[in-house]
Amino acid sequence: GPNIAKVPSGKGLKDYQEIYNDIAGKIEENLDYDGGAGFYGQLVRLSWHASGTYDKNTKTGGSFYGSMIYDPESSDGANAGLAAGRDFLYEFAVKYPWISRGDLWTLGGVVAVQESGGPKVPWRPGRVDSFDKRDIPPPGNLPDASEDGKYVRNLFKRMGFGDRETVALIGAHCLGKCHTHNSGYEGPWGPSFNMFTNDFFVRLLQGWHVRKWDGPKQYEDDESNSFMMLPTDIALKEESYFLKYVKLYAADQDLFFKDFSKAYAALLELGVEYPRGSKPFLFKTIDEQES
Ligand code: DDH
Repeated sequence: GPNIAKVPSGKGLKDYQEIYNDIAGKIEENLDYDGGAGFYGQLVRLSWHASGTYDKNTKTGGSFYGSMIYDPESSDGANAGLAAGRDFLYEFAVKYPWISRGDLWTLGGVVAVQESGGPKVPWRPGRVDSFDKRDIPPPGNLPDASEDGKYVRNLFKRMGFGDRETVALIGAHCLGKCHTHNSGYEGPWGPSFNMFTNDFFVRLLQGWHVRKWDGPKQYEDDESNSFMMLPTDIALKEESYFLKYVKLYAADQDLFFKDFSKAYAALLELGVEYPRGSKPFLFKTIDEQES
């Protein structure tokens, strides 16, 4: 049936801002995690993988049911390493037992984007946990990094996104890094991997060559040989239908923030139906609450 959002009774902005603040506080206490990346990248990736299973043709997948704890979604190779993010958030599922997994995981991503200096992301609650096997999406819906631009275009089309939104969303690779023990790929995209910026696009337009190593095909930067790009990242400059947006976002961080916020908010809501006129929350950052 349709996945109609159901907000736990009596809960409103104040209650979710409280969880936001708790998550932000725990991120702040773990800034050294993962070689200084902190939990920003991990939490954004968790929110994206919980949501990006959506298929607009079958109306299946997405964050609504919080199904990533179950096989075969939990064991999908694309989700390797994301138990760290789910474990990080678990104490808040215990402290606030009324929040659903889908709400907690998507809220964690919003906290990470905003607290790392990114745009405000409008967010709505109401995802509902399911324990039904039929609500678990099949593996294979999340992207394979060894592929080309046409593949990336079609994969995001399946979620309902166009080229502009696709490029904006992949700009999240400003945060965090790749880990050989998760994906086979290794390293961060740039030096400011705990700050949400348009740096991914600026760097992508610079020079890159194939890295010589035993691992899967990935690229390293000509200047320092210290940073990486995936084949699907490089594909964004190989296809003219993506490259024009890469250039726009490299030149204009405000525009990237505006487009990312819109596309990411939509990503987190794939497969969730809201009552007419339901209004998203905009959370205050910790800085805004302290000043
Ligand atoms: Fe990604 N991503 N991603 N990604 N992603 C990885 C890490 C992170 C692809 C592959 C990988 C998005 C799109 C794509 C983040 C956010 C987003 C890793 C490394 C691989 C591989 C995982 C590991 O080894 O730990 C591919 C392919 C695509 C594609 O679309 C073609 C999108 C749309 C987002 C988003 O958030 C909207 C983030 C953040 C990370 C860093 C994770 C970390 O632990 O740090």
